[in-house]
Amino acid sequence: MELPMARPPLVALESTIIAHGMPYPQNVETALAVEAIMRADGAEPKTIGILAGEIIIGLTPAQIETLGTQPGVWKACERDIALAAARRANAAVTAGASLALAARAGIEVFVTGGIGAVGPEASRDFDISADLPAIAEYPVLTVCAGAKAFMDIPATLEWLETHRVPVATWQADDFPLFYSRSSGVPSPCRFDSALDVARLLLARRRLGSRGGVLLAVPLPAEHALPEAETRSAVEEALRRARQQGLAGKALTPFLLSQIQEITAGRSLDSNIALIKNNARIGAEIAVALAKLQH
Ligand code: PSU
Ligand code: MN
Repeated sequence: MELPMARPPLVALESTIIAHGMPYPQNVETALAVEAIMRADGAEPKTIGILAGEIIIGLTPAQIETLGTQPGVWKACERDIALAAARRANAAVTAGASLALAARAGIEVFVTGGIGAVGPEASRDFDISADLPAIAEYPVLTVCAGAKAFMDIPATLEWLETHRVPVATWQADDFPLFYSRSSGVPSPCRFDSALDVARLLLARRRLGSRGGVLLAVPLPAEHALPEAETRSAVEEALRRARQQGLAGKALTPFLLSQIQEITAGRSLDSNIALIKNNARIGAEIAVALAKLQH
C-alpha cells in the first residue's frame, strides 16, 4: 500500500536568475511558472532571496516581483549573505549562496538554470565561480542545464572531479552546453530515471558521503540552439566583455544579456525553456527521494 505523503518534498530555487539573469517581465513570469510546475508535480518550491536583510526560504509572488523589478538588488554569492543581512539589503542569491541556505534549511534538491563554473580564462584570471565549491561542500543535489555556455566545460568537469563531486547527465551521454544539448564533451555518468538519481542520493547518505551531486539536464531539442550558434554568440559576447574590461560578478549578467541581443532573443527562449524543464525533473527527483525514504 502506498502511504500518502505527509508534506510535499521541498525544492530550493535561486533568485539571481530573476534579478540579474533575465529581463522583466520574463524573469518574474518564469519564476512563477517554475514554481507552478513543481507544485503540479508534487513538490513544494522554495525560492530563496534576501529582503531588507531578511533571508527568506520561500519568497511570496510579491517578493519575487520585488526582486525582479527593483533597482539596486544585490547579486549575493555565499560570502555576501551576512553582509546583505547586516546592511539590510535586498539581494538575489546565486546558486552557490542558495545551496548554503538550502542545506541549512534541510532541503536536499536545488534547481537552477546554469551554474557558474570555471571561466574561459581561469588559468590567467582565476575566475572560478563560487557556485563550484558550494556544490562540492553542501549535501544537496543541483539540477541544472550544465554550466553557462561561456564557461570552460572540460576544465569545469576536471574541477568537479578533483573536488569529488559526482557529475551526471540526464538521459544523454554528453554534458550539455546550456543553450545547446551537447557540448561535445562526454559526461562522466548518465541517469535515465528519477528513481535512479534518488537511489544515488540515498546511497551517498548511507555511506556518509559529504557534499553535493551535479545533474546536468540537456534542454528540450525544440528549444535548443545549434552548438555552432551558441559558440559564436558566446565568442562575440566575450569579445565585447573584454573590450569593456568587465570582470567579477558583473561579467555573468553582462554576457547573458549580450547573448540575448546577439541571438535576437532566442537564447532567452532557451533559458526559459531549460529552467522549466529542470523544474520538472528536480520535482520528480525530490518526490522519488521522499518515497524511497518512507
Ligand atoms: N543561470 C542562469 N542565469 C543566471 C545564473 C545562472 O540561467 O543568472 C546566475 C546563477 O545565480 C549563478 C550565477 O549562481 O549566475 C553565477 O554567477 P558567477 O558566474 O558570477 O559566479
Ligand atoms: Mn565569476
